[in-house]
Amino acid sequence: MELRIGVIGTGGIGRDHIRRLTDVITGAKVTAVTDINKEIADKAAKQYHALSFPTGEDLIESPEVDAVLIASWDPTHAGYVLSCIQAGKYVLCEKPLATTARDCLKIMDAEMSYGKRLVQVGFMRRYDKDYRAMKEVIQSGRIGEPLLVHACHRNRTHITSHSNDMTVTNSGIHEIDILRWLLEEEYASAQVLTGKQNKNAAEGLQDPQILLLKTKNGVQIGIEVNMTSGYGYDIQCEIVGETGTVRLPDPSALLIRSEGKHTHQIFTEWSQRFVDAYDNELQQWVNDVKKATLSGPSAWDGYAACITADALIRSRNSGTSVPVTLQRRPEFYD
Ligand code: NAD
Ligand code: ISE
Repeated sequence: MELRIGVIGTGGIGRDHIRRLTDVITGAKVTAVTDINKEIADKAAKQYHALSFPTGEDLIESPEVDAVLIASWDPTHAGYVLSCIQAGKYVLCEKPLATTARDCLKIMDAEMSYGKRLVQVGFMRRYDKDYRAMKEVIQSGRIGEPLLVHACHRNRTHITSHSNDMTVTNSGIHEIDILRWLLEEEYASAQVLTGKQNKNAAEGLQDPQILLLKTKNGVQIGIEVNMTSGYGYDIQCEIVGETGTVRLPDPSALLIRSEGKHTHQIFTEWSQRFVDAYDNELQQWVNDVKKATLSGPSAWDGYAACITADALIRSRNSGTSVPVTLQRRPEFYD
């Protein structure tokens, strides 16, 4: 039986996930869509022979929908996730789970009251083969204990509504999650450094921002989040251990020698960079939902990322390092 999925938000990634669920993933079909922009929802519904619903709540409650994928704007996520839990439906929520840790706690409380995991967060880098290989190297002990991390997250340009907080909650949140997953430990403190602003960024946008994190075991992490690199979409990550280092490779690209130059192409948009990871993420989620046991990033992971993001934002406002204080992890999420 195919899993019938309803997609909330038919913008950039929503449409790409609908295509993926239809053409790439096995065992699923998109039966329903919705968007506050009715025109684009209706267009996607027509293209994929799905129903178009007037609101996210109507879609969540529909008997035509077994599970929900949320791909609407960040501030709408928490409300829709809570409605999915209330309806007893599995939900894959694009990152971030919410825009504050307080809303993540509400989600965890609702899920624990329901009594079973229903929520997965779209931290898809965990499904990328190179990040997975990096984790194997760290766990093998080949580079000794990790000491330092150098990471960068460069976007070529940003949307006009991008804000200082979104640099953390919308973009840097990927590094917050993937480094916590790679190192298998929580953060102890957080700080944001800002400096000279890129004149190509929107007026008032602090860009780039340097996110400094220190883990409970003392691993020091520096992440450049740059929304206006001007040249491309570039994700880098290097872990420095006691006896060696491991580094995320650049995506494979042809090396071209011509016209007196040796060149290779760099991606320009995020949508080009983690295609296999999105495919793996969605296939695994569909398989897991059909077996009624989720294995992907949980509401706890969404919370841990958001509380770190909250601390980073407080640090940027206060100019000092601030502690990251997580609640005790409920056994439910072990
Ligand atoms: P987008 O603006 O292209 O699309 C979002 C869509 O949601 C828009 O069509 C908008 O009309 C719709 N929408 C907004 N509020 C809504 C509501 N209350 N109900 C229904 N629809 C609503 O943005 P996008 O780039 O596709 O991002 C969508 C989400 O996916 C964001 O949360 C973003 O953080 C996340 N995202 C994740 C990744 C990733 O790498 N995992 C990449 C891009 C975006
Ligand atoms: C976008 O929402 C994403 O999630 C992309 O993966 C990220 O790189 C980009 O900065 C975000 O705006």
